[in-house]
Amino acid sequence: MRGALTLREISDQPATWLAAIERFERDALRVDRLFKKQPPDEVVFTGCGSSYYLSMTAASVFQAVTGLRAKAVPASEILQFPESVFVQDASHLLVAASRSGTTTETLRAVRAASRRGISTLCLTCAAQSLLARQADLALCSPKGAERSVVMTKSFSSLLLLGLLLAAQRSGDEGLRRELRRLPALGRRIVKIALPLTRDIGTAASRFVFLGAGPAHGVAWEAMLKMTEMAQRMAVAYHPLEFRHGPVAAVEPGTMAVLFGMRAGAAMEAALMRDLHTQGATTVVLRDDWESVAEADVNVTLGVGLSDAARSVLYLPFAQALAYWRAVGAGLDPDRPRHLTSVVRL
Ligand code: F1P
Repeated sequence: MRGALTLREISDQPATWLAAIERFERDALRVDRLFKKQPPDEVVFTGCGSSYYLSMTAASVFQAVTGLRAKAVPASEILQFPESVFVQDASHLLVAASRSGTTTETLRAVRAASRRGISTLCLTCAAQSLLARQADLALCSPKGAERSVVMTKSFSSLLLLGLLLAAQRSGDEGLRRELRRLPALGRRIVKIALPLTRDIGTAASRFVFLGAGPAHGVAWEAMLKMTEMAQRMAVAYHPLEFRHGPVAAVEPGTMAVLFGMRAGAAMEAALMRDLHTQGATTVVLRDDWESVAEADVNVTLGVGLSDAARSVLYLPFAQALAYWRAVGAGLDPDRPRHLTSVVRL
């Protein structure tokens, strides 16, 4: 069957989350030691493609919960504009995410950071990779590696490692507890996401993915999944940014998907109402807070998690939506056109 690997990897991902949590708990003291050895003024998260997008969410949550400056940049920016990434005379820690641990730009970024005396930590599914050996500390997702080309369970489990890192450094017990609930909740979410997305957006010619804060990296990943697997036109924006120009392209045939955040939920709901009026088909994913967006498809998770932890549970919807649109178009999600699982320069 076309896409059998990807389908299995989307379905199996909660088990990879549990394995990542268990592994992280064993490595937690080593994390603390690394931060103590060279306390950073700023933590820079990096990666390429999906690994960059998960870095966006991890950095957003890391800064919010630890109070320590954090940002995400693509690994290529470290190679091309290092002075725009690293502040002179400040102390940095580089957190490099890579499923394979062999992507050239990411390896070069870690080497460039090491040459500057910057400590490096990697998030990877490949414990024996060059990246894992080069970094000062490697945090692994032991079951994250896919057989399929596209990143699904590696994305969500590496993101989870990034969030666990944030919880560990902040000592935020509430966030830690929420993250530990994800494998059990994820099993339920996968069962909802797969049938629900099967017939959504079949006629859509372009997709708009919207997410703020922790959901912004998720929106970018949703855009990438739709592009890689289904070869459909897709864009990602911060929700309220969408009114500042991109809205001009909305017309019937546009599907707008919001990964809803509790922060600013009323503003997001108003935007989705406008997009609906302008001709888009709207899908809103949220928890069960009050401001209902009156979307064409409303998905209420009802999990009672913070925006940060809930962002992980939006991923199976984004992945499954792209999966079904690919299968529906006669494409094979396991073998996306022009794509290899690792980019080597
Ligand atoms: C990440 C990546 C993927 C992309 C493609 C090529 O690699 O850019 O995001 O979908 O498959 O590789 P990695 O550094 O995480 O292994």
